[in-house]
Amino acid sequence: MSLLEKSEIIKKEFETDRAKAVSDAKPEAVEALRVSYLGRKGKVTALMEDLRNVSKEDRPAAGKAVNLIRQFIEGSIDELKSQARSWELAAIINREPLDVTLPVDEQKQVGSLHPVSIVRQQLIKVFRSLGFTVVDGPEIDFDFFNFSALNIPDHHPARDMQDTFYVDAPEKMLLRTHTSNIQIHTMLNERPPLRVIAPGRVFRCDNDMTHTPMFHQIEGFVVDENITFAHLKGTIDTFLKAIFGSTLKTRFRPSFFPFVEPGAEFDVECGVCKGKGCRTCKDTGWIEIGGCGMIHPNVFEAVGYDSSRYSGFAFGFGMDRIAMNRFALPDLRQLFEGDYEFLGHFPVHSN
Ligand code: FA5
Repeated sequence: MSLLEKSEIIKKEFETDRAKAVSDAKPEAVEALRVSYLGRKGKVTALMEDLRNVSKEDRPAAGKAVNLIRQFIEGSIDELKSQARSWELAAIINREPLDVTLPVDEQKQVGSLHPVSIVRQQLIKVFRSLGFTVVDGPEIDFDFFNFSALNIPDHHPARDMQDTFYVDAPEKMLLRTHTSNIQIHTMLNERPPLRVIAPGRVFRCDNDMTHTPMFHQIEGFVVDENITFAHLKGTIDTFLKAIFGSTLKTRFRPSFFPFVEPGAEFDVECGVCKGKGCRTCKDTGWIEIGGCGMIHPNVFEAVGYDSSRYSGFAFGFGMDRIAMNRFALPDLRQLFEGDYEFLGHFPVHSN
């Protein structure tokens, strides 16, 4: 029998065997079919070996025919393999019928609060207990609220302290660089006495171990008659103790912000190295938490308050820095990488 005749017979046999495998509808039947035709001792493999015995003249035509058969069988088996997956699924569904009335599985993964949310909730609780109300404000704002009304006119060098993302808009708009814009919105809408906090997102073109381009601040301010720096210091001390406990060291340093006079910054002992000095605190032993001071008369003027009658203090600090220190995180950026494994471990009541 010639090789061409043999090929034809094998093709017919394959078609019969394939129909059988389809009616079996089992992945094992497909595998058995593959082995009996394409396996080491399979019919197609034997056919290929027979090619060696064909004369030189007849070999090209015979080779072509055998190859066509092989391709046909390989293609059919590939098709059957993908069908086999749906047979398998159908078998599972038949074996284990779905009962939609059964109770759901016990939930294995439960959500948890983000470390910054934990800190935010705790801060709001502390400040509410001191009589502060919570307000909100725009993250995209006019230059006026973020800078000019805060005694930072155009071309003032202090603008360079906060690398700003500007927004393409007909009027000068930007992503707020700090929550201090809320001071202006609130003072324009309300009259003293004021005792307000405003937590929210802010944005700066910044990125290293203690700086991220989006971060969270909480602004606070008090405006009334006879408000002094002692009120400011007492408030900051109270909240730092409430958040960090009374054993962690904290300090005040004189500093400059155009919207306060005098101004200060406050630091806490680095939570990673406990004040010894490390990469996170740049070997200083301290992490800067925020700025504060007595509201500048020019700010009162911008919102139409009488600065000879009213005085006030304001502060603004980084909630992410607090979270970083509270949970001893070496790198602030970890908070925003969206790693559930990492974010799921922070205890809500750790203080
Ligand atoms: C301000 O933003 C002032 N508005 C604070 C203020 C309010 C002063 C009211 C006086 C009166 P400063 O740029 O220093 O100040 O930022 C305040 C805090 O935000 C910093 O101490 C730090 O804790 C945090 N912070 C600043 N930049 C970043 C950043 N890129 N990533 C994370 N936290 C930051």
